[in-house]
Amino acid sequence: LYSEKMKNKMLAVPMNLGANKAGIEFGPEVLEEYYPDTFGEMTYIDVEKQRENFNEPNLKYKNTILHTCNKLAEATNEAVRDGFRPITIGGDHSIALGSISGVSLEKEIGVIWIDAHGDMNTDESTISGNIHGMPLAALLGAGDRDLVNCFYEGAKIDPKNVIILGARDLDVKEREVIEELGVKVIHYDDVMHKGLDHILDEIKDYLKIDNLHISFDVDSIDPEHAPGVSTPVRLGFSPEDMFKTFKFLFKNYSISSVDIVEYNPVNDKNGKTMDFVNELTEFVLNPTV
Ligand code: Z70
Ligand code: MN
Ligand code: MN
Ligand code: MN
Repeated sequence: LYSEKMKNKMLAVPMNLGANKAGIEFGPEVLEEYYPDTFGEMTYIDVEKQRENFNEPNLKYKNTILHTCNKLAEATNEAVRDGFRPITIGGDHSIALGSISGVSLEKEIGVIWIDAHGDMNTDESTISGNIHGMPLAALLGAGDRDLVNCFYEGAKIDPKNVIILGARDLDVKEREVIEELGVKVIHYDDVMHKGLDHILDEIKDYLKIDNLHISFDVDSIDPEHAPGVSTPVRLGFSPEDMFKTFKFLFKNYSISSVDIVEYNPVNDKNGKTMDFVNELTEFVLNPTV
């Protein structure tokens, strides 16, 4: 069952508004240019600029982000209904609000959020006002009502089915939101102290759900190996550890859908982030466990 081969549906969302930083919007086209065999079949979700409300400095570009996430949700929802596994290539991490909302309407899913950050801010806790720091909270029903009600009303996932893996840069007030909602965080510190094998056992014991969505932020990787992100944070996973983690996830869960986000070609060095993202995507498209 778990290693079952599924048809993939590749979606690309060239958006940077959630990060409010230039460069991430070029991710999909750069990947497609250098690795047409992996990324040549992507369906692009256009980012149509909407009229923004500048009285909401804590929700920068909310209307355009929501419009884009709704379109993406329609696409992932249709893919799941047609028996495909949607793979969404970002773009900044706010797009996970769309990809996950589309899938969760069809099936109950858990989420593993692999990230240096928690993305658990609300419009009240945020310092930056950048929505890519908020999607996981919104999916759990916390924060701005319009974000929470993306695609359909209410929370999309249950905190007991969620793990944040590899966090090493959480905001102080964001920690309070995490605590209030009761989301399990496996900090990168824990990975260093306990070792990856122990951590993977811990994930297996904690996440008791069949269908799992992987939301992978490239900044979870050590910037020595993946400098091409919008906000590098020191330390982090090696590429080898991440391949091991993905193998483990595909072996132990039915992977409903995957996001690969925050690749920023402008900050890359010698294409090493691009090469890594390509290899990881190749694995996701044709997993061998
Ligand atoms: C910070 C915020 C973030 C990614 C940065 C950072 C959030 N907690 N997420 N880069 N991928 O602005 O809310
Ligand atoms: Mn439209
Ligand atoms: Mn993120
Ligand atoms: Mn991040």
